[in-house]
Amino acid sequence: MPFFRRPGAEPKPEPAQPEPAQSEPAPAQVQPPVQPQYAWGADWSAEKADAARREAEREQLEQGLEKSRTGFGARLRTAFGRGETADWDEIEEILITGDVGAALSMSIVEKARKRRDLDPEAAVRAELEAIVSGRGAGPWVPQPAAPGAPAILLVVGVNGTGKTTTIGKLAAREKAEGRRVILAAADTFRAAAIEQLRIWAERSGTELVAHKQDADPAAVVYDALDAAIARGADLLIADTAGRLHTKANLMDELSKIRRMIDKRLPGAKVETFFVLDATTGQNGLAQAKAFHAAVGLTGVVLTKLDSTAKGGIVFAIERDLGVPVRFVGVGERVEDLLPFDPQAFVAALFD
Ligand SMILES: Nc1nc2c(ncn2[C@@H]2O[C@H](COP(=O)(O)OP(=O)(O)O)[C@@H](O)[C@H]2O)c(=O)[nH]1
Ligand SMILES: [Mg+2]
Repeated sequence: MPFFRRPGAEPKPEPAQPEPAQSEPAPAQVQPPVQPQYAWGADWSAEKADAARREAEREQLEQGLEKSRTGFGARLRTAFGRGETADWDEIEEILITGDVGAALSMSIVEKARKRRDLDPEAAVRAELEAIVSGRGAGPWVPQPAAPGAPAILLVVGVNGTGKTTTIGKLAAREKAEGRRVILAAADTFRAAAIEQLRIWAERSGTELVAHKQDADPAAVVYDALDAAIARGADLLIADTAGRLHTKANLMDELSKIRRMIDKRLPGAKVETFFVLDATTGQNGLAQAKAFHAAVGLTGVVLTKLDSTAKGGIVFAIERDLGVPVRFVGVGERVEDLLPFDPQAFVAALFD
C-alpha cells in the first residue's frame, strides 16, 4: 500500500482470544503476539483511527489553504482585530477580493452587522459557516446507481482544471477505502489524455477501460459500465473531455453519455462532479453554471486551492450554484484530495 492507507480499509484485528489454560508454566521468553502496527500505534480503535485521520486531514487542509489563510483569512483577522467597531466596508471589500462574490459579500456583511449576540468576527464566521453547512451532508460516499450496480460518477469541466488528476486521486482514495474502482477514459479528444488516465490507473491500482483517440466517448462509458457490472465493481469514474470544437458539442456529448448509461442501466442515478479550478474564481463559477444548466451537476471538486489566496470561492459555489463542494484539491500529489468539511474549512481560514 503505497501513499496512504485509510483506517476504514484496515482489517480489524481479531479481539484478543483468552489464552488456553496452560498446565505447564509458560516459558519466560514467550514473544508477545504480533500486533498490526498503525501510524497511531498498536493501540487500535476505530475512534482513535478516525480522530488521527481527521487530524492529519485538518493539517493538510491548513497547509493547502496557506495562501488563503495568509491572504484573505489574515486580512479579515487583522481588520477585525483593530478595535471594538468593525470597519464593515473594509470587511466587505476583503470578502469580495477573496472571491466570495459581490452580492454574497454584501449580504454576509448585512446579516453579520445586525447580530447582537456575537462580536463582528464571530458574526461573519457564523454567516460563512451557515452558507457551507446548511446542506448537512457528511462526507461523500459513492452510492450504487441502481440495485446491484456500481456507483457511476462522471467528471466534467473545462480543460486543464484538474479532472484527470482529481480522478486519479479519488480512485486511490476509494481503492484505499476498500472499493473496487474502474476508470473510463472517455476524454478521447487527445491521445495524451487517455495515457494520462492510464498512468493514474496504474498508480492507484485501479482498472482502466479505454478505446482509441477519437472514439465515441459514450461507447467507452458503455463498455466500462459493462465491465464494471461484470466484475462487480463498486465505482465507475468516467473522465470526459473539457474541450471540443464548440461548447454545444461538449454538452451534446455529455448528454449522449448520460443517455447511453440509461440505455445500459435504465433509471441509473448518475453523479456528475464539476471540477472547478479555484484560481479561475468567479469565471470558473460562471462555467460551472453553464454546465449545471446543460447537464445537471451533483457535486463540485474545487482544485488548486493551494495555488490561490481566493479560497472564498467555496462560499460563492455553495450559495450561487447550489451544488455541494464534495472534495478540495490542495496539490498535485495523489494524497492531495480532501473531503470537503465545512467547519474544518472555515476554521482553517480563521484560526
Ligand atoms: N497545484 C495544484 N495543481 C493541480 C491540482 N489539481 C490538478 N492540478 C494540476 O493541474 C494541471 C491540469 O490537470 P489535469 O488533471 O490534466 O486537468 P484536466 O485537463 O481537467 O484533466 C496538472 O498539471 C495537474 O497536476 C491541485 O489541486 N493543485
Ligand atoms: Mg484530462
